[in-house]
Amino acid sequence: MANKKYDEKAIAVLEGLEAVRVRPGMYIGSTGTRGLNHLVYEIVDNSVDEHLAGFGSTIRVTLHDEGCTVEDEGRGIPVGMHAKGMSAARLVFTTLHAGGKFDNDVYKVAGGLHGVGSSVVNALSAYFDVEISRDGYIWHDRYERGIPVEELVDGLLPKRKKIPAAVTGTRITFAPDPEIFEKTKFGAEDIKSRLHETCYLNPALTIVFSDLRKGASETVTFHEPEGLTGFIRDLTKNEEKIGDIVEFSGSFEGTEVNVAFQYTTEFHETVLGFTNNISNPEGGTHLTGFKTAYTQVMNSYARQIGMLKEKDQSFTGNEIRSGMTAVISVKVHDPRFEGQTKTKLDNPEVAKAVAKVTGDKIQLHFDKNLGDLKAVLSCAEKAAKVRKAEEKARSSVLQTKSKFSFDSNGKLANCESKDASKCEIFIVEGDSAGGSAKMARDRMYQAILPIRGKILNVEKASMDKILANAEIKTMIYAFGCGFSEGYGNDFDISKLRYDKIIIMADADVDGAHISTLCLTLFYRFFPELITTGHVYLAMPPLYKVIPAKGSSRGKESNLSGGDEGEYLYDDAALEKYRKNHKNFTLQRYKGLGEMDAEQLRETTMDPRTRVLQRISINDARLASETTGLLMGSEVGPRRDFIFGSALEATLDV
Ligand code: 0RA
Repeated sequence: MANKKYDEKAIAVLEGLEAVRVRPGMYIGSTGTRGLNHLVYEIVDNSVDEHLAGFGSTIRVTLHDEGCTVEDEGRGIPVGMHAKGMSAARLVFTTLHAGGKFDNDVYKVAGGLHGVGSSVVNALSAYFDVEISRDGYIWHDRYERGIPVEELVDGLLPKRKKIPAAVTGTRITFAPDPEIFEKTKFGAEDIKSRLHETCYLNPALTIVFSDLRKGASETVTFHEPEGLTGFIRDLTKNEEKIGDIVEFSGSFEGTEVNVAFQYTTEFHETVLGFTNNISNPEGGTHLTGFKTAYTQVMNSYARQIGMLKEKDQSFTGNEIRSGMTAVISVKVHDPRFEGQTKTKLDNPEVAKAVAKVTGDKIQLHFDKNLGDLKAVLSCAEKAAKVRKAEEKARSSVLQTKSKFSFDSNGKLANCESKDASKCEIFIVEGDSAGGSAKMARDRMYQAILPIRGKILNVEKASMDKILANAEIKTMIYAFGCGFSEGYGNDFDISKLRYDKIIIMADADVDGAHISTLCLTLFYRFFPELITTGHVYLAMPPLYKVIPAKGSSRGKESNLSGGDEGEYLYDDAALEKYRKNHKNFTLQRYKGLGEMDAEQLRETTMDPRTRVLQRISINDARLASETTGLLMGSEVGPRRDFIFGSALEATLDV
């Protein structure tokens, strides 16, 4: 049945998927844990789209030792003959961007790395197994590294089993290819948090997540019938609230808008944007539309109730949002994205739609809830007062910026290169480790900034204190992109002088403390550094093992320290090593300060051998939420959030 046309097509398909294997980063961002988790989201998002189209309300996501299974109860991917002469399903899994052809015509995703399609996951999987229940049968298909291994029957998928015609759904099991990914262990915490978020955005959906891998055993069910209101409640759970959660939705010229917000006693704002269920860490027109309309409505209320007199200046948007946590979710037919990571929503009509819905609905709400209105406006009033009081402190610091204020304090050992895309800055705990780091670095591309003891807790300190702190000033100076905070925004990420900002601290309680404070600082003043993926934790190893001469050696790890030995990053790794090796010398590293320059370079700084963990905005938010805890005596549990997940980290460089 092989005809020439079919063969040509098959070759084109293989070439398409081969391109994905040659440059996986272009399709999924990285081949570290992030990219790996992304495979799961890619498959789940298709099932969520089917739910949005009105079919299926439960999705099951299961991690097992081989890979991941995603099951839905939708209509089943079409299995019939496609015009191109083969089963429609096979076309979906083997053609890049085949999505469009089979669009449910709901809101099609695609922002940043999302929406690249199941064919990309297929191409990057050691195997990819499909069972489609529809039309009275279970249909089967299977691929290895993107290449079909199941024989078609007259161009259609083979039937595995007869089932009642009413039973429909899709089940996909895939195993990420170890030839592509540095590590194939999914990060359960990130996946859970993403799935939970998906449920907040889709209140009728239930996602059952199970981790059945060796050593793990958990099943969690996510279902959030309250939608964005529940999301906001979760985001503000550790904060003192002002007024009630406000939620509204509406649509305008084809764009659906759903917004919820809540005020708390914190003075910073958190406004999260989503387009077609996908997060937009760089924001975009939906946020602009919301902010513009909201500022306008609230200022006109402030004048109506006499809080602002005729001669008074209007509140700024930042003042009005001081203390606000908000989620703006839009459904857009043809979303476009721009920005560094292609996640900034760019459609101008969305700004218009969000502004229109916000303007109308906010007015309806506050007309009926004067108590809430007054509470919110008094937040703005307070923020304006604080701003005026602090403006002096701030301007005196800012005016002298060029002279000495944001100077290096003599501590920064900068790198020689000015090519930001190649430069890195290590923020190092302690002067002694700082000294070794200066000796160990590649002075062309690696800058060292040692910081002493505990840096200021910016969550609690006032602005003038913050701006007077030597460590913080040096960081602002070194990064080169200014900073953002509640009352003004001098931040410009395009001026950032380093591609990687690497926090280098010991894997102990003090190290966790310092990392947490640094992350809090970044979260508050440089959130974009995190959302755009520039912030990392260095992962110093705990042990080095050197096999005795002539003894048998286990499989060489790609992190091994040259010919003489191997670095191990946790006790579990040591246990495993003990099982496979009888004769070896064990060297234990107590801390960064105890390593000599050579060891530090090899284990923690050299891009060829080190391990970095990229920090997600979730990590940073968590750090910010828990700095309070850290300040007290309860330091122990806090290690877990950084170092617990750090153990799952990969070489993400
Ligand atoms: C297009 C059309 C139809 C179903 C789907 C796509 C579909 C795709 C995915 C991806 C994961 N799960 C899915 N479930 C369904 C149905 C067309 C029809 O039945 O008429």
